[in-house]
Amino acid sequence: MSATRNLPTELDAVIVGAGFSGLYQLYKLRQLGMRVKVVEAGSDIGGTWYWNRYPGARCDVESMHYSYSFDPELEQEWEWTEKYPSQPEILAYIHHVADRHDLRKDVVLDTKVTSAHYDEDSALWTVRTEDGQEVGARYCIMAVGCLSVPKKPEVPGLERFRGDWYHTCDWPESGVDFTGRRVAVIGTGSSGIQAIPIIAQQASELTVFQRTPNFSLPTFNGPIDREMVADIKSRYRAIREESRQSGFGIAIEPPTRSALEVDPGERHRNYEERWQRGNLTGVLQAYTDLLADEEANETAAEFVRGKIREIVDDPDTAEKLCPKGYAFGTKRPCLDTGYYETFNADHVQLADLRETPLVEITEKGVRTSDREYEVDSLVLATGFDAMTGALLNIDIRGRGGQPLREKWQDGPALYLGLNPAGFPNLFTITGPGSPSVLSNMIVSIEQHVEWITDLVDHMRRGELRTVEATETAEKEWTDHVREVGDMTLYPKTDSWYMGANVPGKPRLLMAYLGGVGPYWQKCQEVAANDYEGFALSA
Ligand code: NA7
Repeated sequence: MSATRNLPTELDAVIVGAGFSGLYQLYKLRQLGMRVKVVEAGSDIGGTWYWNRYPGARCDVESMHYSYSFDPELEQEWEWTEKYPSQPEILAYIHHVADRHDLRKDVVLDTKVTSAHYDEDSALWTVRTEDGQEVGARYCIMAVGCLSVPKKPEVPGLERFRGDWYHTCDWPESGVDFTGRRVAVIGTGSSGIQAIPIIAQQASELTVFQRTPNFSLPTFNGPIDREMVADIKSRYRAIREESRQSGFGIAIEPPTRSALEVDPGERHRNYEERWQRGNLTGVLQAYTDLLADEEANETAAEFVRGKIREIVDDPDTAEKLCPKGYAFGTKRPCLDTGYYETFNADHVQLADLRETPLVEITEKGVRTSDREYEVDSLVLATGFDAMTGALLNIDIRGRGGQPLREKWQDGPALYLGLNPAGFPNLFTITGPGSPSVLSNMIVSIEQHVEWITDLVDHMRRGELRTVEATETAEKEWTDHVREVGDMTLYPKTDSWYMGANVPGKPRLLMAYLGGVGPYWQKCQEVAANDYEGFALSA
């Protein structure tokens, strides 16, 4: 059965968002025999992987680790083709899972949730949509994604640009052919860094507008190694469990030494060996203190800068591409395929916005403080209002009609990143205050979905009506998230992890750095102790 656009008026649970998290939550709640629907703004399922269709879009967690673990047959049957999965392949996987478990019949597409209000008398949530539908439900689960509200550059003029423009996260389904066109790309985060080498293959001229250079490492992507696949498949259960107990949601051998206790030659050899692995964790996890000590971090940062200087022919361009002034890893590092090499092509130029800031978008192109760049097409790879943006875009009101926006005016506060006090029966999957974006998302998604499902099951068996975090538990957890973050270098860097990419947004580390394994243990202890820190009532 295919998806419809009609919602019933009453449900047991409403899930907002049909990405990896919403679809799995649907699957799990349906197993409890609940009446559940997923409401999705997009015209199809897939979430992040539906929207982010820009050229070169690819996950930078390796294919064998970026998949659901809940269906052991599926993980044996599904064949990834590359070391890192491309956006079309991930989307095909999501479609396959949805078909296999008949999920689409409970997904309502093309329907944007605008509000969710809690009624204290009935203990029900009323969820409203842009097209005027209204549904009441006991549980409201926000599976809205951490990077789903696009951010445009804070300069005027986009509306008068006469060429065509695209945001990487809202790319035309039919694709874009840049052949023979003069193209500008603004933004050099993961999206820009993945798209730029591909756009450069088509464009007649490409100008990359860079505000902050990023650390990027090569993927060494290619056809997947079949021996490795066979090996992983033979041990998948154990590997999944190890991932759940790990720091970032992918099992690695943990480092044991400080970067500063080894001699420079040995350190360089170690970084080189790890660089060749072509992944995010290799170099960053080489030593215990790379994310906690500036001097230690600088050794890895300088190693990466050395690579950039080796790859990029023009020394001036290479220097502009070298990140300086913030610690490697504290702004989301990128993985690329031929990014730095792209700047060796004659038709590609780098505009350094630190030297000559962006002033405006004009009819003809982009104006910086020193000149106007005339272009035919403009690509905005300018990122997202991360983690809180999608939640606060919905008018969510809890007890006493309190808006979530008001509660979070100084920054997000939730217990375990799962539930804000004063908002009974409302859950956020991979919400702020959980490992979330600082982990392999699928591992964190599965943990949250399973934990929420167990809690809902517990409520139903005990004939309980409401569950909500206590103010005390929420405060203690939020303080703990900050304290753990403060032991690292992350808070020193302006990044989207800190909300620093959106003017006026409260500046604080939104993800929990205590590690996926320890976090999961804490969630399980809370559940085992009768949901300690939550108030449950009949
Ligand atoms: P990111 O990583 O937030 O990157 C956005 C880029 O756009 C970044 O280089 C920004 O520079 C730049 N930007 C944003 N606003 C402006 C303005 N006004 N002027 C110039 N440049 C600007 O988003 P992505 O989509 O690339 O990646 C998001 C995540 O997806 C990624 O981290 C992975 O987790 C997957 P800035 O650094 O703010 O100076």
